Amino acid sequence: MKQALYNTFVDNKKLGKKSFSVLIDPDKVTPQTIDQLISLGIEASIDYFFVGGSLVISNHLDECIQQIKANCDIPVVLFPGSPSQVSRYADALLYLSLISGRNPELLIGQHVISAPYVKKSGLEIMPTGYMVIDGGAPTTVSYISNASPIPADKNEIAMCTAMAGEMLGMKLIYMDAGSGAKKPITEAMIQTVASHIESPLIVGGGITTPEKAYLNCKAGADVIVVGNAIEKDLSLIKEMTDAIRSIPIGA
Ligand code: 1GP
Repeated sequence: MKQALYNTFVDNKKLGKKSFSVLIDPDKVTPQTIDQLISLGIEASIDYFFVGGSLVISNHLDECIQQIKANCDIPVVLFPGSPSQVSRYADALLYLSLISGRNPELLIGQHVISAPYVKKSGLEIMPTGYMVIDGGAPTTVSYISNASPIPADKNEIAMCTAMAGEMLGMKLIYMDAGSGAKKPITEAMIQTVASHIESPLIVGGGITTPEKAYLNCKAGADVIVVGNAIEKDLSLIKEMTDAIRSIPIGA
């Protein structure tokens, strides 16, 4: 199986180099907005575009990714809300298992149904333990997943969940308070999880300021994902990247 892009996650983690990813929800962008995101992404030298959403209503996922790929070298990683959100034009797929929930469909059921299709896509597959953390109010992901999020103050539950996911063979852990979360994940929880796993740790959901992105990285996040706040203010792409890059490599 391909793992070129995954190796960049691992190499960056070994170096202590923190990364920034802009999340694009195909429902919320036009070709013009994508152009802007590409220009600003190149200028800030972001690390990844994640593409996907819990609920993708439009069917222009392929076009959205093709436009990015035709205009820049920033890797595109699929962050799918369902098996229908697979595009062979991306570089890799976060193959998410919702390990914080107890909904068998999202732990393994949908994977079984879509396995031949996903394999045929030729995408680099990145097995990811996906953990939804309570972000203070129901989010699309918490509603659609029909699974309880991990309570925001239960750091040990998050830690044990991540450890179990890693020992089950998941190569990445993604802690998500959900898109537009009122309360992003606490540094205390990130620190507890990060200090008990070796896999690269992705953190997102409700991060709205460069300071928060910086503090999340200091607490142990390896990759920060921001969607909503950037949709409202594109200048945050550069500000967030600069804040994350201000952490010396290896610190
Ligand atoms: C959601 O982690 C992502 O799944 C990003 O969340 O849109 O709140 O930045 P935001």
